[in-house]
This record gives sequence, structure tokens and C-alpha cells, in this order.
Amino acid sequence: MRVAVVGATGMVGNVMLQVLKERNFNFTELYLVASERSVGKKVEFNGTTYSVIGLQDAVNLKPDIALFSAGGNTSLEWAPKFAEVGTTVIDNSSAWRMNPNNKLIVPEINASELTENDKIIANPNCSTIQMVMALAPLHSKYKMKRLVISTYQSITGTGVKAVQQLENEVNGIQGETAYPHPIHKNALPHCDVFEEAGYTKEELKLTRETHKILNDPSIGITATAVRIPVVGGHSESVNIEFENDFDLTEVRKVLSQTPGVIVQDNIENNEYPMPLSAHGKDEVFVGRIRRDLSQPNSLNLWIVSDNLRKGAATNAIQIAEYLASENLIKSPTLSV
Ligand code: 2RA
Repeated sequence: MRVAVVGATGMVGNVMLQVLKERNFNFTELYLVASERSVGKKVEFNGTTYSVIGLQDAVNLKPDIALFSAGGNTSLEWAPKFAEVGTTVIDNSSAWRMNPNNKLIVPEINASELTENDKIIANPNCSTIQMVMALAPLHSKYKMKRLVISTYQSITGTGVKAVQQLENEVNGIQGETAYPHPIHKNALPHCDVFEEAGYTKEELKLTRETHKILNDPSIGITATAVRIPVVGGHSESVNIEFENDFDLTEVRKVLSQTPGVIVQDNIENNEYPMPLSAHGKDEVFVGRIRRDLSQPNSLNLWIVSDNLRKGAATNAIQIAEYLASENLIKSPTLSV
């Protein structure tokens, strides 16, 4: 299996390489791909020194799979070029997520939708992935009617510039900024850009992507996405109103039995999910499981996960693993 990592020098690209190694992903060739300014850069990976190549060279090599995390514009321009030569693209940007011709996949939920004809597959937004991982099994059992979501998102979701801004502010250094305000000792209700009706793109992603992944546009969803000065992962407070009542013990059991989800909920011992403990792990952690006493059939959850791993790199690689295990990757014909 010939694999290209497009955006290999970026934050998610680096985590993709780490996860490929951890999961012993079975590749015969690995191509590290980045923008022209990084071409030729040497990258050490798993005991081998790789030289970063450009996008057109990568297309010409016709990899079986291209894992993209290079921004929406690069995906829009280059994913079709890879697909044209027969490469299967798994894209971490928002470029293809809401396109009706492209699948939006969290393997534990809807990998079965995939066929060998899917050549550009969208990886959902990190805050969506961790939320639907916990909500999908509950939706199947109790049918969700409405969600009220508040997120508390890691600055790593914005990228290196944001991490640098926080470091500079902590150390009292003036420097480039990723946010319109200080992030140190602060909370910004502003993730991505403002769009319609006063919602940010991040908040609308939670609504639109959840509808697509669960294939149920009837669920009422409203979100407030907040950026906070942490680096370990995204946290989410989710209030769920179900069509039907539920048993709290059964809710815990359903979550505990969901692959990829770990229940951390023992308030007597101050045990609940936190970004610090979720950092570097692939699971989605759920705690503070409790009934909403203000209205019937309603539940509160606290959901935490490493946004660079299950929220991005690991989910994308799990899609690739599924495609490989189901023989859904038609290798491009290489010119002899
Ligand atoms: C963020 N989910 O956290 C978005 C993109 N990674 O900024």
C-alpha cells in the first residue's frame, strides 16, 4: 500500500505519521507531501529520512491512499487530481464534508456506507467526531430530539500559531497572533469565522455534520463553540432531549459498551474526563452523566477527546484501515 500524507509538516500531519507508526499501518511506500516552500525538507520517521515532495510529484506517483490535512483550498484543488489517477483521498478539511457526493465518515458509526467508488472521503470536524461517537448509540436506542452543545476547544485546533500565541502571552512576549484577543486567562466564544444568524462556522459544523453522519436532519441542534487556553483536547457539555425516556444505568452500559468510548464517571472520587488526561489517547471519554432535572427525557454529558487524534489523524487512519480491510481500495494502475 502506497500512502501519501499531504500536509505532512503540519500539526495534524505530524500526528498522522505518529499514528501510522503506532498502529503499524501496512504501507510499502510513504510519501510526505507539503507545499512548495517545504519541498526538500528532511523528515525523520520511523528510522528513515524522508524528503518532502510537492503535490504534483505526489499525484504522479499515484499513491493508493492520500491522507490530507492541508486546508480546504488545497483539498479542493488537489483531491480531485489524486482521485483522477485512482488514489483514494481521505480529507481532514471541511472542503468535501457537506458535499452530497462525498461520504462523511466516523468508522464506528457509518463506515459501512463506504464503497470502492468513494475516491474522496471526508473526515468530520474534530468537535463533531467526539460528540457523535458518544451520541450515536444513544440516538439508536432513545432517538434524540434536540441537542444543546457548549464546547471548550483546545488551541491546537487552530494550529501552531495559536499555540505560539499562548506561549508568548504566558511569557509576556509580543508576537504574531491567531486570535483577535488574548487567549491567556481568557475564553473566546469564537471558533472559526462568524457566518449566518450569528453562529460561527464551527457551531454550524456541529449541526450540519451531525445531521449528515447520523442521517437524521430532524434533530434540533444549537451550539456555542468556545476557545480556551488548553492543548490536550476538546471538551463538550451536551444536553440531550430524547423522544423517549431512558434508564440512567442503561445509558452508562450503552456508552461503556461502545467501541472507542470510555466512561469516566465517578464523582465520589472526583473522576471525570479532562483534556490533560485525554491528551495523546484515541478514545472519547464521557463523564458527568446525569439526568437533566429541568425537563423529561433529557440527559447531560461531558465529552472529552484529543482533537488531533480521534478528532483528526486517528479517525482518518481508521477510515483507511477499514477500506483496506474490506478491500475497497482499487490500486491506481502504475505506468510501467
Ligand atoms: C478547531 N475544529 O478546533 C476546528 C478545526 N480544527 O479550530
